[in-house]
Amino acid sequence: MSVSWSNRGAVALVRVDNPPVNAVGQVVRDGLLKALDATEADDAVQAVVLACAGRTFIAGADIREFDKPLVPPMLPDVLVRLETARKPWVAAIHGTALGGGLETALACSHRIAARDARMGLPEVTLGLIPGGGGTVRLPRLVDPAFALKMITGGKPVGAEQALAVGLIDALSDRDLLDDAIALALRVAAQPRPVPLAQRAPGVAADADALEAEMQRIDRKAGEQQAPKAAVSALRRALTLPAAEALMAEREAFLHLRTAPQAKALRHVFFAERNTARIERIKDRTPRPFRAVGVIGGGTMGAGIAASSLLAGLAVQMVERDDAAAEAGRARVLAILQGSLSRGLIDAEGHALMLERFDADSDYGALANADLVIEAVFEDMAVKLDVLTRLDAVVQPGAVLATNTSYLDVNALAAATRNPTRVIGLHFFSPAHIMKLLEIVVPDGLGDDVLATAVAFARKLRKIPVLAGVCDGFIANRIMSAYRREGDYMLEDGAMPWDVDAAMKDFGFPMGLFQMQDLAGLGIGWAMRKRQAATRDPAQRYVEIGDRLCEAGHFGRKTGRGYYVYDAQGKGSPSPETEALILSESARRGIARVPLSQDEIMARILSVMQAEAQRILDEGIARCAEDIDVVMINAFGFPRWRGGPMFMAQHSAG
Ligand code: 3H9
Repeated sequence: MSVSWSNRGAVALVRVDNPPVNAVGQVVRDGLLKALDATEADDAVQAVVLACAGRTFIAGADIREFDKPLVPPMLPDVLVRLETARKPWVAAIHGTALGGGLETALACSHRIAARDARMGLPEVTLGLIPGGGGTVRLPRLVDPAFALKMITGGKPVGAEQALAVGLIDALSDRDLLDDAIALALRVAAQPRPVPLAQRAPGVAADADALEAEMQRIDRKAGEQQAPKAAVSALRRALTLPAAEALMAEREAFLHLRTAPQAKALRHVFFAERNTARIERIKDRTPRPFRAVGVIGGGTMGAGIAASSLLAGLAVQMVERDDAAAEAGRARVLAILQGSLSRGLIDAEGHALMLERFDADSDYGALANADLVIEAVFEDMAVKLDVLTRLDAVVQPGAVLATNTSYLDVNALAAATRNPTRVIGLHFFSPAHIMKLLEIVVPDGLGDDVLATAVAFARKLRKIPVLAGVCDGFIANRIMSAYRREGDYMLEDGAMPWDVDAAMKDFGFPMGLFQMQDLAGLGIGWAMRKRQAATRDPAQRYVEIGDRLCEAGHFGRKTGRGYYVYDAQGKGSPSPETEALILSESARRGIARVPLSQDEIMARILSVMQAEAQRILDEGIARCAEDIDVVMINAFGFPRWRGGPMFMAQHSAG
């Protein structure tokens, strides 16, 4: 039974039990109504505690219902009943009270939460606004500026902050249920607070700042509908009587629910959770991976080490000499210090991480490692050397991983004594922040090694996506294809800033050429020089990037690249680059034709989608959804557009 109730003296305990996350689906909504009827009718009951079984309080509406017709009772109606119940209801929150879950708690007369509980309204991340009264009740309970942040930002807040702003009435450090029952007994004897939806609109402490913030969010949203709709809903909540604002909220929610952007975001929500559901390893037990080795202490190695430490693992870093090991150690410590300063870890956790970390120049230090990841220079000979050395020192059961972004993982595995334990783990920079982990699967890989890699990714709270062996795997292979198209467009009639503006307007955080300037143009140049001998002479080759490097313009770090940078690092169109591009077009005999933003994006998308389809056809990616997850999480493809494959299938705008 999804909702049950029983009496504990004068308090009725209503329990929602709807695994995995107690989503407030139709059965739960119906159950809540029945519980309301029963507790209202029972004279022995003076107050009610609403609690949830399992790992969390109600984590929201059931997202799976959003593609289906509406089936009553509807949540807003249930919550009006709940809010106007004759007896006080105390929400006992543990885990995460999200979306419709927090809205249910807001309809209760009181709220108590476990100290580690989190509360939020993440609807915007699904292309929605709260549809169960959240936009109306929340700003009548807390300062509207705080409500705006929760409703438009989608990020949950911790219980301590919730208490500080008045979102909850009490914190529980002991048994949540006992504390909630005690609170229920206390409030049963007191006058009831006025239900939130019967109160006057909330008033912001700083109305001007709130207005400015609403305008900023509205502007920043660009083509995204949900944040704009959230701002409008809050405006209504602050000006209209609650009943009217509630009706308007419901209407806006229902409109967004079936709109393409919400469909796209639902697709991404489920796609991201599907990547780790891998038939091949369904019954496989991962090998242990408590002790991680990282070879290389550069930006990538340090990021991988920090990511592992932050996940509670022990890390032994190995560099080529003591000075490099010390530099690597310093990079890792700086990342951990940053996490401490930002409050992401506490002093105790930080101290434990320092204890679990060491950097050395002796491969012998890796004798007991369970999983070793090499993150050395992207060069076949260098990586082969590292893997053969590792092969000689690590224990037979240890997994060996390469963080290559392009190289042939089959060839790397073949160089070791036991290729079944060699796998590709392609992190994205900065590795302690980026959520994506491409798991590159060479031929003959052991299933338990694959299971270990997936479990490791999850431990690091990353999204694992399987990729087959090919040049660049999924992410970089697609990026190389549309980067090439970007180069063609420079010769055909666009400037780098035209391409970048089109991509930013589309929703990418930055354009192709800004990204290359930021990463540095040198690595790509070196790779092109290496590939020069084997390049297909029939393939169109654009020399603009090479010319920039020959002139010593390697991007932001040298002050010049596609853009020119001032002392603060702010880039602006470079007349020198423009002259170079015009002369290259002329040299090739290309009559330049200006490209509109739409034309630029159409060309980028069509190349991206064509390469993605080839990757799918060749079996490099498991499914189209995985490719969308990669493009969103590796390169910032706008999540609300669902990814290139989703767009190809749905032509969603
Ligand atoms: C809403 O509430 C609208 C209302 O305002 C208006 C209503 C009228 N529904 O993430 P996990 C599944 S909008 C259905 O791996 P975690 C998920 O697919 C909603 N299913 O676990 C997965 O299934 P499977 C607002 C859901 O511990 C399993 O649960 N709420 C839902 O890492 C475990 O999920 C949200 O946006 C759902 N709402 O994280 C919350 N949520 O095992 C979305 C999860 O088959 N959820 N599933 O792959 C989350 O943020 C995380 O799931 C949560 C747990 C933090 C709860």
